[in-house]
Amino acid sequence: SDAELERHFERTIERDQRLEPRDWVPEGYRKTVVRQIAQHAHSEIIGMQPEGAWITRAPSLRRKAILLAKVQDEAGHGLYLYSAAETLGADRADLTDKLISGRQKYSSIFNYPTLTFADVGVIGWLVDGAAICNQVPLCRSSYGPYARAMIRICKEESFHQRQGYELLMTMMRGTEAQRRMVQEATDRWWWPSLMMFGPPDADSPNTEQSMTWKVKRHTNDELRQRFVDMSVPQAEALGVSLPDPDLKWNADRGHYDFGPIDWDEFKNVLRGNGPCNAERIAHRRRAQEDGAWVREAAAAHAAKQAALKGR
Ligand code: FAQ
Repeated sequence: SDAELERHFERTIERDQRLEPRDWVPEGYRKTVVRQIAQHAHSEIIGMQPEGAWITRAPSLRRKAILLAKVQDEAGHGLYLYSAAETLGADRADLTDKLISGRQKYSSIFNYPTLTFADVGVIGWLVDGAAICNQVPLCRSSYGPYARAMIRICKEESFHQRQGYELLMTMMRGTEAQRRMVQEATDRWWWPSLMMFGPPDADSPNTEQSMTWKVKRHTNDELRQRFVDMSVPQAEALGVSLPDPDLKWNADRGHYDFGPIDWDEFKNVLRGNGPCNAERIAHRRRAQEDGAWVREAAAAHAAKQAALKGR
Protein backbone atom coordinates (compact mmCIF):
# COMPACT_ATOMS: atom_id res chain seq x y z
CA SER A 1 0.00 0.00 0.00
CA ASP A 2 0.99 3.65 -0.23
CA ALA A 3 1.60 3.84 3.52
CA GLU A 4 3.96 0.87 3.35
CA LEU A 5 5.91 2.36 0.47
CA GLU A 6 6.29 5.58 2.35
CA ARG A 7 7.41 3.75 5.47
CA HIS A 8 10.01 1.86 3.46
CA PHE A 9 11.32 5.17 2.11
CA GLU A 10 11.50 6.78 5.57
CA ARG A 11 13.13 3.75 7.16
CA THR A 12 15.73 3.39 4.43
CA ILE A 13 16.81 6.94 5.15
CA GLU A 14 16.66 6.54 8.93
CA ARG A 15 18.87 3.46 8.78
CA ASP A 16 21.38 5.17 6.49
CA GLN A 17 20.71 2.70 3.72
CA ARG A 18 20.50 3.59 0.03
CA LEU A 19 17.44 4.15 -2.10
CA GLU A 20 17.69 2.31 -5.41
CA PRO A 21 15.95 2.84 -8.77
CA ARG A 22 13.40 0.11 -7.97
CA ASP A 23 12.30 1.84 -4.74
CA TRP A 24 9.33 4.14 -4.48
CA VAL A 25 10.33 7.70 -3.57
CA PRO A 26 8.15 10.78 -3.05
CA GLU A 27 7.91 13.13 -6.02
CA GLY A 28 9.71 15.88 -4.08
CA TYR A 29 12.68 13.59 -3.47
CA ARG A 30 12.82 12.53 -7.10
CA LYS A 31 12.70 16.13 -8.25
CA THR A 32 15.40 17.45 -5.98
CA VAL A 33 17.78 14.55 -6.68
CA VAL A 34 17.28 14.93 -10.45
CA ARG A 35 17.83 18.68 -10.04
CA GLN A 36 21.07 18.22 -8.14
CA ILE A 37 22.43 15.42 -10.33
CA ALA A 38 21.54 17.26 -13.56
CA GLN A 39 23.14 20.43 -12.34
CA HIS A 40 26.21 18.47 -11.37
CA ALA A 41 26.36 16.72 -14.75
CA HIS A 42 25.95 20.03 -16.60
CA SER A 43 28.81 21.47 -14.49
CA GLU A 44 31.13 18.68 -15.55
CA ILE A 45 30.31 19.15 -19.23
CA ILE A 46 30.42 22.96 -19.21
CA GLY A 47 33.48 22.68 -16.94
CA MET A 48 35.41 21.14 -19.83
CA GLN A 49 35.50 24.49 -21.60
CA PRO A 50 37.68 26.75 -19.43
CA GLU A 51 40.53 24.22 -19.32
CA GLY A 52 39.81 22.78 -22.75
CA ALA A 53 40.72 26.17 -24.16
CA TRP A 54 44.34 25.51 -23.12
CA ILE A 55 44.79 22.08 -24.69
CA THR A 56 46.19 23.51 -27.91
CA ARG A 57 48.39 25.96 -26.00
CA ALA A 58 49.80 23.73 -23.25
CA PRO A 59 53.50 24.53 -22.76
CA SER A 60 54.78 20.97 -23.31
CA LEU A 61 53.68 17.62 -24.71
CA ARG A 62 53.54 16.27 -21.16
CA ARG A 63 51.26 19.05 -19.94
CA LYS A 64 49.09 18.63 -23.02
CA ALA A 65 48.67 14.88 -22.43
CA ILE A 66 47.77 15.47 -18.77
CA LEU A 67 45.27 18.19 -19.62
CA LEU A 68 43.65 16.12 -22.36
CA ALA A 69 43.19 13.25 -19.90
CA LYS A 70 41.70 15.54 -17.26
CA VAL A 71 39.19 17.14 -19.60
CA GLN A 72 38.27 13.70 -20.90
CA ASP A 73 37.66 12.56 -17.31
CA GLU A 74 35.23 15.47 -16.90
CA ALA A 75 33.25 14.30 -19.93
CA GLY A 76 33.14 10.85 -18.34
CA HIS A 77 31.85 12.28 -15.06
CA GLY A 78 29.13 14.15 -16.92
CA LEU A 79 27.96 11.04 -18.78
CA TYR A 80 28.09 8.98 -15.61
CA LEU A 81 25.91 11.52 -13.82
CA TYR A 82 23.40 11.80 -16.67
CA SER A 83 23.04 8.02 -16.42
CA ALA A 84 22.35 8.32 -12.69
CA ALA A 85 19.65 10.92 -13.44
CA GLU A 86 18.12 8.55 -15.99
CA THR A 87 17.54 5.96 -13.27
CA LEU A 88 15.04 8.45 -11.81
CA GLY A 89 13.19 8.75 -15.09
CA ALA A 90 14.94 11.83 -16.46
CA ASP A 91 15.72 11.91 -20.18
CA ARG A 92 19.25 12.88 -21.18
CA ALA A 93 18.24 14.75 -24.33
CA ASP A 94 15.70 16.68 -22.32
CA LEU A 95 18.30 17.60 -19.69
CA THR A 96 20.66 18.91 -22.37
CA ASP A 97 17.80 20.88 -23.83
CA LYS A 98 17.11 22.42 -20.43
CA LEU A 99 20.78 23.34 -20.05
CA ILE A 100 21.13 25.10 -23.40
CA SER A 101 17.83 26.89 -23.02
CA GLY A 102 18.86 28.18 -19.57
CA ARG A 103 16.17 26.28 -17.63
CA GLN A 104 18.72 24.31 -15.60
CA LYS A 105 21.82 25.62 -13.89
CA TYR A 106 25.46 24.62 -13.85
CA SER A 107 28.11 25.72 -11.39
CA SER A 108 28.81 29.46 -11.27
CA ILE A 109 32.56 28.76 -11.25
CA PHE A 110 32.72 27.88 -14.95
CA ASN A 111 31.61 31.35 -16.01
CA TYR A 112 35.03 32.82 -15.33
CA PRO A 113 37.77 33.01 -17.99
CA THR A 114 41.11 31.15 -18.00
CA LEU A 115 43.52 33.95 -18.86
CA THR A 116 46.89 32.18 -18.45
CA PHE A 117 48.17 28.63 -18.11
CA ALA A 118 48.42 29.19 -14.36
CA ASP A 119 44.60 29.17 -14.36
CA VAL A 120 44.73 25.51 -15.37
CA GLY A 121 46.77 24.81 -12.24
CA VAL A 122 44.55 26.91 -10.01
CA ILE A 123 41.40 25.21 -11.32
CA GLY A 124 42.95 21.87 -10.34
CA TRP A 125 44.04 23.13 -6.94
CA LEU A 126 41.05 25.24 -5.88
CA VAL A 127 38.12 24.23 -8.09
CA ASP A 128 38.78 20.50 -7.93
CA GLY A 129 39.71 20.96 -4.27
CA ALA A 130 36.32 22.56 -3.59
CA ALA A 131 34.59 19.88 -5.66
CA ILE A 132 36.21 17.11 -3.59
CA CYS A 133 35.34 18.85 -0.34
CA ASN A 134 31.70 19.05 -1.46
CA GLN A 135 31.54 15.60 -3.05
CA VAL A 136 33.30 13.26 -0.62
CA PRO A 137 30.33 13.45 1.78
CA LEU A 138 28.02 12.84 -1.20
CA CYS A 139 29.50 9.33 -1.45
CA ARG A 140 27.06 8.72 1.44
CA SER A 141 24.12 10.42 -0.27
CA SER A 142 20.85 8.51 0.19
CA TYR A 143 20.35 7.91 -3.54
CA GLY A 144 22.43 4.82 -4.41
CA PRO A 145 23.37 5.49 -8.05
CA TYR A 146 24.44 9.04 -7.20
CA ALA A 147 26.44 7.99 -4.14
CA ARG A 148 28.25 5.28 -6.12
CA ALA A 149 29.00 7.67 -8.99
CA MET A 150 30.61 10.00 -6.45
CA ILE A 151 33.11 7.36 -5.34
CA ARG A 152 34.74 7.05 -8.72
CA ILE A 153 34.40 10.74 -9.50
CA CYS A 154 36.09 11.73 -6.23
CA LYS A 155 39.01 9.40 -6.93
CA GLU A 156 39.59 10.99 -10.31
CA GLU A 157 39.07 14.44 -8.87
CA SER A 158 41.74 13.84 -6.22
CA PHE A 159 44.15 13.07 -9.03
CA HIS A 160 43.05 16.27 -10.81
CA GLN A 161 43.67 18.28 -7.67
CA ARG A 162 47.20 16.93 -7.23
CA GLN A 163 47.85 17.57 -10.91
CA GLY A 164 46.93 21.23 -10.47
CA TYR A 165 48.97 21.64 -7.32
CA GLU A 166 52.01 20.02 -8.92
CA LEU A 167 51.68 22.30 -11.94
CA LEU A 168 51.60 25.33 -9.66
CA MET A 169 54.57 24.07 -7.60
CA THR A 170 56.53 23.77 -10.84
CA MET A 171 55.62 27.31 -11.86
CA MET A 172 56.54 28.62 -8.39
CA ARG A 173 60.01 27.16 -8.84
CA GLY A 174 60.29 28.98 -12.18
CA THR A 175 60.76 32.64 -13.04
CA GLU A 176 59.46 35.74 -11.31
CA ALA A 177 56.92 36.14 -14.13
CA GLN A 178 55.64 32.60 -13.59
CA ARG A 179 55.24 33.17 -9.85
CA ARG A 180 53.31 36.34 -10.62
CA MET A 181 51.00 34.40 -12.94
CA VAL A 182 50.25 31.89 -10.17
CA GLN A 183 49.49 34.67 -7.68
CA GLU A 184 47.23 36.49 -10.13
CA ALA A 185 45.31 33.35 -10.99
CA THR A 186 44.90 32.58 -7.27
CA ASP A 187 43.59 36.12 -6.69
CA ARG A 188 41.01 35.71 -9.46
CA TRP A 189 39.74 32.21 -8.53
CA TRP A 190 39.71 32.33 -4.72
CA TRP A 191 36.38 34.10 -4.16
CA PRO A 192 34.50 32.33 -6.98
CA SER A 193 35.73 29.01 -5.49
CA LEU A 194 34.08 29.90 -2.17
CA MET A 195 30.86 30.62 -4.06
CA MET A 196 30.83 27.08 -5.47
CA PHE A 197 29.43 25.86 -2.14
CA GLY A 198 26.20 27.77 -2.76
CA PRO A 199 24.43 30.57 -0.90
CA PRO A 200 24.81 30.98 2.86
CA ASP A 201 22.69 28.54 4.85
CA ALA A 202 20.20 31.23 5.78
CA ASP A 203 19.50 31.85 2.07
CA SER A 204 19.64 28.27 0.86
CA PRO A 205 16.10 27.14 0.06
CA ASN A 206 16.99 23.48 -0.58
CA THR A 207 19.42 22.62 2.23
CA GLU A 208 16.99 21.77 5.02
CA GLN A 209 14.90 19.30 3.02
CA SER A 210 17.96 17.80 1.31
CA MET A 211 19.61 17.25 4.70
CA THR A 212 16.48 15.58 6.10
CA TRP A 213 16.45 13.25 3.11
CA LYS A 214 20.24 12.80 3.44
CA VAL A 215 20.71 13.80 -0.18
CA LYS A 216 23.12 16.39 1.23
CA ARG A 217 25.16 15.50 4.32
CA HIS A 218 26.44 18.96 5.31
CA THR A 219 25.24 22.51 4.84
CA ASN A 220 26.81 24.91 2.35
CA ASP A 221 28.50 26.97 5.07
CA GLU A 222 29.94 23.91 6.83
CA LEU A 223 31.62 22.73 3.64
CA ARG A 224 32.82 26.21 2.74
CA GLN A 225 34.52 26.49 6.14
CA ARG A 226 36.12 23.09 5.69
CA PHE A 227 37.49 24.22 2.31
CA VAL A 228 38.94 27.45 3.72
CA ASP A 229 40.59 25.53 6.56
CA MET A 230 42.26 23.08 4.20
CA SER A 231 43.30 25.69 1.62
CA VAL A 232 45.21 28.04 3.90
CA PRO A 233 48.10 25.66 4.68
CA GLN A 234 48.18 24.62 1.00
CA ALA A 235 48.57 28.27 -0.04
CA GLU A 236 51.38 28.67 2.50
CA ALA A 237 53.19 25.59 1.22
CA LEU A 238 52.84 26.89 -2.31
CA GLY A 239 54.06 30.36 -1.40
CA VAL A 240 51.05 32.37 -2.55
CA SER A 241 48.78 34.63 -0.55
CA LEU A 242 44.99 34.36 -0.54
CA PRO A 243 43.26 37.64 -1.44
CA ASP A 244 41.42 38.14 1.86
CA PRO A 245 42.75 40.56 4.49
CA ASP A 246 40.29 39.14 7.06
CA LEU A 247 41.58 35.58 6.76
CA LYS A 248 42.81 34.73 10.26
CA TRP A 249 43.06 31.69 12.52
CA ASN A 250 40.43 31.78 15.25
CA ALA A 251 41.63 29.62 18.13
CA ASP A 252 38.27 29.74 19.91
CA ARG A 253 36.40 28.39 16.92
CA GLY A 254 39.22 26.15 15.78
CA HIS A 255 38.70 27.49 12.25
CA TYR A 256 39.91 30.28 10.00
CA ASP A 257 37.73 33.38 9.95
CA PHE A 258 37.29 34.86 6.50
CA GLY A 259 35.93 38.07 4.99
CA PRO A 260 32.47 38.66 3.51
CA ILE A 261 31.63 37.04 0.18
CA ASP A 262 30.20 39.24 -2.57
CA TRP A 263 26.82 37.53 -2.93
CA ASP A 264 25.70 40.14 -5.46
CA GLU A 265 28.39 38.87 -7.78
CA PHE A 266 27.17 35.29 -7.23
CA LYS A 267 23.54 36.19 -7.97
CA ASN A 268 24.60 38.11 -11.03
CA VAL A 269 26.50 35.11 -12.39
CA LEU A 270 23.48 32.86 -11.69
CA ARG A 271 21.28 35.27 -13.61
CA GLY A 272 23.51 34.72 -16.64
CA ASN A 273 25.60 37.87 -16.41
CA GLY A 274 29.00 36.46 -15.45
CA PRO A 275 32.00 37.14 -17.71
CA CYS A 276 31.58 33.93 -19.77
CA ASN A 277 27.96 32.73 -19.35
CA ALA A 278 26.90 33.55 -22.90
CA GLU A 279 30.06 32.07 -24.41
CA ARG A 280 29.75 28.82 -22.43
CA ILE A 281 26.15 28.20 -23.45
CA ALA A 282 26.73 29.22 -27.07
CA HIS A 283 29.63 26.76 -27.26
CA ARG A 284 27.53 23.95 -25.77
CA ARG A 285 24.65 24.71 -28.13
CA ARG A 286 26.96 24.66 -31.15
CA ALA A 287 28.37 21.29 -30.08
CA GLN A 288 24.83 19.93 -29.74
CA GLU A 289 23.87 21.17 -33.22
CA ASP A 290 27.10 19.97 -34.82
CA GLY A 291 26.53 16.52 -33.30
CA ALA A 292 22.94 16.17 -34.54
CA TRP A 293 23.95 14.12 -37.60
CA VAL A 294 25.90 11.67 -35.44
CA ARG A 295 22.88 11.10 -33.18
CA GLU A 296 20.62 10.70 -36.22
CA ALA A 297 23.02 8.25 -37.85
CA ALA A 298 23.31 6.22 -34.64
CA ALA A 299 19.52 6.08 -34.27
CA ALA A 300 19.11 5.02 -37.92
CA HIS A 301 21.74 2.32 -37.47
CA ALA A 302 20.06 1.04 -34.30
CA ALA A 303 16.67 0.96 -36.05
CA LYS A 304 18.18 -0.97 -38.98
CA GLN A 305 19.80 -3.51 -36.65
CA ALA A 306 16.53 -3.95 -34.78
CA ALA A 307 14.64 -4.50 -38.05
CA LEU A 308 17.22 -7.09 -39.21
CA LYS A 309 16.90 -8.97 -35.95
CA GLY A 310 13.11 -8.91 -36.22
CA ARG A 311 13.15 -10.61 -39.64
N1 FAQ B 1 26.42 27.68 -9.04
O1 FAQ B 1 19.34 25.84 -1.99
P1 FAQ B 1 20.72 25.79 -2.54
C1 FAQ B 1 32.63 20.09 -10.85
C2 FAQ B 1 21.79 27.13 -6.96
S1 FAQ B 1 32.23 20.75 -9.34
C3 FAQ B 1 25.21 27.67 -9.63
O2 FAQ B 1 21.84 25.88 -1.58
P2 FAQ B 1 21.40 23.04 -3.14
C4 FAQ B 1 33.96 19.36 -10.97
C5 FAQ B 1 21.11 25.86 -6.51
O3 FAQ B 1 21.23 24.85 -7.48
C6 FAQ B 1 30.72 21.74 -9.54
N2 FAQ B 1 24.07 27.47 -8.96
O4 FAQ B 1 20.87 24.50 -3.48
C7 FAQ B 1 34.87 19.98 -11.94
C8 FAQ B 1 19.70 26.33 -6.32
O5 FAQ B 1 19.08 26.53 -7.59
P3 FAQ B 1 17.76 25.73 -8.07
C9 FAQ B 1 29.47 20.94 -9.52
C10 FAQ B 1 24.17 27.28 -7.63
O6 FAQ B 1 21.20 22.20 -4.33
C11 FAQ B 1 36.01 20.60 -11.51
C12 FAQ B 1 19.93 27.70 -5.73
O7 FAQ B 1 21.21 28.12 -6.17
N3 FAQ B 1 29.26 20.28 -8.27
O8 FAQ B 1 31.86 20.24 -11.71
C13 FAQ B 1 25.38 27.26 -6.96
O9 FAQ B 1 20.85 22.55 -1.86
C14 FAQ B 1 36.89 21.21 -12.40
C15 FAQ B 1 19.83 27.71 -4.23
O10 FAQ B 1 20.91 26.97 -3.62
C16 FAQ B 1 28.02 19.95 -7.81
O11 FAQ B 1 27.03 20.22 -8.44
C17 FAQ B 1 26.55 27.48 -7.71
N4 FAQ B 1 27.77 27.49 -7.17
O12 FAQ B 1 22.99 23.24 -2.89
C18 FAQ B 1 34.62 19.95 -13.31
C19 FAQ B 1 27.97 19.21 -6.49
N5 FAQ B 1 25.14 27.06 -5.66
O13 FAQ B 1 18.24 24.36 -8.44
C20 FAQ B 1 35.48 20.58 -14.21
C21 FAQ B 1 26.63 18.70 -6.13
C22 FAQ B 1 23.81 26.94 -5.52
O14 FAQ B 1 16.85 25.70 -6.87
C23 FAQ B 1 36.64 21.22 -13.75
N6 FAQ B 1 25.70 19.74 -5.76
N7 FAQ B 1 23.22 27.10 -6.70
O15 FAQ B 1 17.25 26.49 -9.24
C24 FAQ B 1 25.55 20.22 -4.50
O16 FAQ B 1 26.22 19.82 -3.57
C25 FAQ B 1 24.48 21.25 -4.27
O17 FAQ B 1 23.59 21.22 -5.34
C26 FAQ B 1 25.02 22.71 -4.08
C27 FAQ B 1 23.83 23.66 -3.93
C28 FAQ B 1 25.87 22.78 -2.81
C29 FAQ B 1 25.85 23.15 -5.26
